[in-house]
Amino acid sequence: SEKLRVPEALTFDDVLLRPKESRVEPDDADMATRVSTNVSLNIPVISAAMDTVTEAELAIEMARQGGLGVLHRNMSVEETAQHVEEVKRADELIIRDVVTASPDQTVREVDAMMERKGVSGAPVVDDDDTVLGIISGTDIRPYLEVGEHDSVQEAMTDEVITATEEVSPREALELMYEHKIERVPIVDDENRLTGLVTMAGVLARREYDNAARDDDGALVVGVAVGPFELERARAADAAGADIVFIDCAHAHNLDVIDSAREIREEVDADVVVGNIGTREAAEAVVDFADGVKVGIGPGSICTTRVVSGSGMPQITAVAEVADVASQHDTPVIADGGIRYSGDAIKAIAAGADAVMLGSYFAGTEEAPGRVITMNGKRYKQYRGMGSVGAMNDGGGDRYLKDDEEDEEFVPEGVEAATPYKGPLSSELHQLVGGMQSGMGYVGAETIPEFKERSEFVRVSSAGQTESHAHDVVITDEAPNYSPD
Ligand code: RVP
Repeated sequence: SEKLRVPEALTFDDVLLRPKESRVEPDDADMATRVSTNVSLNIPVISAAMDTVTEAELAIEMARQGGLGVLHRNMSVEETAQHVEEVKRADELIIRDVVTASPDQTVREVDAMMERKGVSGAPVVDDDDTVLGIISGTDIRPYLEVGEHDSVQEAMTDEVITATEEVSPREALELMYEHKIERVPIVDDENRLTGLVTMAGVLARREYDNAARDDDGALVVGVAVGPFELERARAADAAGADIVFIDCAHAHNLDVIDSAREIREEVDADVVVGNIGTREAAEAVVDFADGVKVGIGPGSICTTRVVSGSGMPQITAVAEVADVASQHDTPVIADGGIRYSGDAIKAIAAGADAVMLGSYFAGTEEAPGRVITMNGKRYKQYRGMGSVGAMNDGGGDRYLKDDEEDEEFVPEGVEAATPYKGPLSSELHQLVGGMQSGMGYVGAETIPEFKERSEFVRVSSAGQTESHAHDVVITDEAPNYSPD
């Protein structure tokens, strides 16, 4: 029958990268990539929009390490805005809620206030925020001995070195060096205080020299919104989100596409549309999407393929979508099913510009939820957003049919536990290091070059057995490999 003349679709374990002539040392492989029209990252890695994976804390660490976190949407619209703001404020060069002193406070009062607020100096301002001076612990110390009731006016330094909003980290450091000071108030053109740059702040930012930042130097962040959640999209956008992700299990749905177009019109942020898994779906969205996300059923906690009988093995899905997206210069994100760094780099070879992972990060310190102990081993919870638990806790409409709200759920995900893994930074180090190793084997120095140069070979099940550790008993755990 014609019906049974079916095309083959492949996934991660079906293929390997063909090793090629190379002069590329893995460490030299440049992992920078573009994930949407206006957003580039320094590593091609994104954390999943799931309530056991990405909230502000993990998103902050992802961006500091050069990647991107996408906030889940099992929270109120107000909370979404708060999480975005938290990420945006995290590594701010210019501090906005500045602790200030007033000139007629006593030295003792200011000392107590600085102690309470945990700062070691404060700009002195009058009632309309005009900067009059600056006072620090060093200014205060002698007064505490002999004149603690003297006014701040007397004790402060009144020749204040200030800068304007445009100051760069370098310029701020040069001012501090030249004038032997540790903080520079930021003022408008009427000398009114708008912020503060501190030495500690500049140095902390330096620690994350690979961080993914927006044009103002704030960390980048993405937000998942339901396909019809215009309100959440607007709030995320107003709070400064860089990308709004249309978060849908089947974005090749014409109502979803209409709504996504509308959201695209409404927000300044980029809009990434997903998930899709076929050429036809890509064709339906590339004209307006700033990026597309691929994955119908590959996720570790996802039962969509079993429950619905529908899906696309991930390597084929990514390759089909990338064929279309690359014609339009639209970035592609491969979402789900990645267990090892090797899977991640195979997804890039298939045509993705970045990968999104859930299970890989769910066990980290920065992921939401607490550590649980079972049989002496430590775990964290990890669950599908289409699982009964996640749907009960939130909108859950991603996997919900319109009239299903009062009925029993038909879940497409499971609730699970995943081993506790410690800090995200070491997980990312293993993931990205393994991907760079793949680039070394293929001989490509950049992601675009790698996408061009890489080729797959097909692996038999015997080949697959050979790929894994075999015929041995593993005695010590490797940081990047576990056989199950
Ligand atoms: P994984 O990294 O394999 O754990 O997959 C994570 C991805 O699985 C998510 O980014 C999302 O696309 C998908 N997901 C999330 N919930 C569910 C579900 O309940 N079916 N699937």
